Amino acid sequence: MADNPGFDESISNPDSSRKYRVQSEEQTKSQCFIFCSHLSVLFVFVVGLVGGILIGIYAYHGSKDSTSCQNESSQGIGTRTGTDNLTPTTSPQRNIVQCPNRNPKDDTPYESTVFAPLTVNEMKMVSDILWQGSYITTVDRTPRSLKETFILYMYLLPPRKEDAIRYLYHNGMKPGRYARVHIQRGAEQVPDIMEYKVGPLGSSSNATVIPLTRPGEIHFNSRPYDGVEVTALNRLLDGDMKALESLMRESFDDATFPDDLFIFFFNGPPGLKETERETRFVIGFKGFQTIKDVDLINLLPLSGTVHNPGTNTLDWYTHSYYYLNQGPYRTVSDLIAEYNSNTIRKVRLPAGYRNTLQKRLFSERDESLPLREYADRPGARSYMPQGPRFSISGTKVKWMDWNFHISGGQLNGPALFDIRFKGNRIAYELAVNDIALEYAMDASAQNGIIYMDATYGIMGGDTPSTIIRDVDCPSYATILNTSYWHSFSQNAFDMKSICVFEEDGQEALWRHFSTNFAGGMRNRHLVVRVPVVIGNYDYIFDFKFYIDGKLYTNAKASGYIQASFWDEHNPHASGDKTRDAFGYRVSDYQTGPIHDHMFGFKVDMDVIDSNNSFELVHWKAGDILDALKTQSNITQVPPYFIYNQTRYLEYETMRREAGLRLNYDNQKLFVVVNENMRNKWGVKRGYQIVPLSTAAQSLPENHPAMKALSFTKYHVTVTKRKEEEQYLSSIYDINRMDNPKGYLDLMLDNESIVNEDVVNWVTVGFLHVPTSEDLPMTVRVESGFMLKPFNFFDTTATFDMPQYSESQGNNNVEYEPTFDACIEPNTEY
Ligand SMILES: [Cu+2]
Repeated sequence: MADNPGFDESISNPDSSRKYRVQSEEQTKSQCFIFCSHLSVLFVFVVGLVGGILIGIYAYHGSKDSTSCQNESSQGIGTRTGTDNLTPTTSPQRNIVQCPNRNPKDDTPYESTVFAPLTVNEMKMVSDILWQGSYITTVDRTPRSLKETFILYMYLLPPRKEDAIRYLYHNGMKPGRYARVHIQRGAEQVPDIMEYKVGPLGSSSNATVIPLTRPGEIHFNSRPYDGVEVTALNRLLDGDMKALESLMRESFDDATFPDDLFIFFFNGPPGLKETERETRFVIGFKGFQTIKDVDLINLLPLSGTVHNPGTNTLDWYTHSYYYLNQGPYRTVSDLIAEYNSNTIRKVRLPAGYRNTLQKRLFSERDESLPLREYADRPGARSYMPQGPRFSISGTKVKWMDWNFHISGGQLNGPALFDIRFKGNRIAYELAVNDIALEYAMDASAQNGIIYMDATYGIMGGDTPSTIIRDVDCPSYATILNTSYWHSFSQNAFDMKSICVFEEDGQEALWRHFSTNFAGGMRNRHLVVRVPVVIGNYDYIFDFKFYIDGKLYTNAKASGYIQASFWDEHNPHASGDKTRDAFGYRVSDYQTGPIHDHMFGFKVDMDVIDSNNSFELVHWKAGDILDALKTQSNITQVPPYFIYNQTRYLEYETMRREAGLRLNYDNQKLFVVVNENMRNKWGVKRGYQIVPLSTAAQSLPENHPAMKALSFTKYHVTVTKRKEEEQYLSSIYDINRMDNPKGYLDLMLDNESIVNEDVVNWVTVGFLHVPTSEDLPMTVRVESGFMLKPFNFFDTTATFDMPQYSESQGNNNVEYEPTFDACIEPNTEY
């Protein structure tokens, strides 16, 4: 068999139950159908049609007692490659083999690799070190009061890049592992938040605790919300709610507190200044009635504000109550008096309404609807016929000449480090950094909501990020645990947060067909998938590695929207009251307000090494002469141009740090190049950044959030890399928007980015105008970006893989390795 060195037809399978259909070249060639005359094509078509009908009849009648899937190898072509010395097991119920369940993950502990997320043991070690050094003071290490000093968050502090590169590429010393820890210091005379670097981990005896901030630098009131504060807020509101009992019974279907209402949902931000803490809350039904969940699609028109700065909860009080957007009422008594005087508009939910909530909320099959035809059959499935083609050591992953490390932390989310393809570094770091959401709605306490999700924790902030079995990932996926610090219990926990698997793209990566040649390659990806939950919303991050060197990063949103109460007599709504200035009515008592989801990524490209430049390739249109003049001193249009106008390219090396936006009227390609590395054709080797975004920042520059959220203004921002510019936002800035301190615009200080270590901050996202289909569940709105080889290789980079290739007249016949169908054993979750 020509050009097929890895294939060995003489291999016989040790297990006779597996029939490998190995055929000679002659047999194989005799089955070719694409190279003959048009007549033979027609003949094949007719034979195929008849055969298809016969197979269809057989399949229909045979399906009742069939015990196995249709076997793709029954096409009967090709050979298999390699051996596997495993003896497949046979399922007792079905006469079909299980796929070889070779675990791609070895026993290498996470701690032995430099970029691995902190483990539970390491987090406990950090906690012990801080406890012993009196950095934390909580009684029995469980905080109950804001006057205590305890650990808010902790996660891996990645090594300095130069140390990591020296270790990974130049036999340098292995960098130690360190934790970055946020401590809420309520016990201090002037309470604040401090951050520390703790490590090296591994042996507590030589670990040090190094402050990363100065005392008082991070104001106590600009901290994220935590379980202790939320508990105190809930307790404070209890009294008010009991006082409102008759209003609630009358308005909200005889609801009583605390049994029928659960949520006081606390909306950000708590003020513009870091010294302020004015927490706006809205009340909502407990959708699951007995279960606590943040559904936010059963919000009620009752809201208020808690004045809650500092640590002394006795000084806190409620104010600015609103009922059906009427107010503000200074106290709950004022609201009751106004309500009882019958001078305000009232709402009456119908009797029995609360009993319908769970049904509306829960995402299960509606049994009142007929099942779709064949929906009682299982859907299509993928499998790995001869076991995984990837391996995982610690958190280091290898697949098809890709190599990378999985990392990340509870605040900023998942990250990959040292991404190499075919031995070349492509990126040093590819990391989720933050998610910005800006809401607009006509609702008291809910308008102008801004969330920066890193403040709440993207991967295990308040809720563990846990893979849902057989939903998030295929059954054969390898699950990786990561850990998170739970501030409320001051303890570390594992979560099954990441899955890794090879995916069958079920499509051509490339193809070509002619009467003399047919070739192609089936697309497959290695996927690293991280589903997370942040309050009401769920996000799914995908990193997809392609065989040809592309890397696709994608974020999808699902879960519950944040709705607001639909008021059927809303004086600000349109005539039929089905929409207002901010969105549509989406259910019986909710509207879906407009908002954005903007995902900010750090993309530290290293095209071969860290000396990179950033090129803009402009797509222009204009006169022929203008086009030619960009490259030479030509004065006359050569005669062979048939039009006066043309499109052309103009190449620009970006000299200084800048933020860039996509513009469909003025298109340009964003390319990171290595000036010193050329491909076989003399062209600078590069990688293109292709944002696949449907949105750019739509808020005006003078909006109060736009400084803190400056990363949302650009699709790609290019800066010179600095160790201290680790993230594109600060987790405190949402709570100090008038004077943010860690936002992306601060990094744009006009430094040279030619032949430098440059970082590309990529922001993609979407506007979300909820419609009725978003209830109860938002179905995958998504956005992402591609990193794509751009003159990086000398040719299409897939020809070191088995291809599909047939051509008439010579012996070029090649196929992917053949296989027998098998069933995947269920992964233990
Ligand atoms: Cu949304």
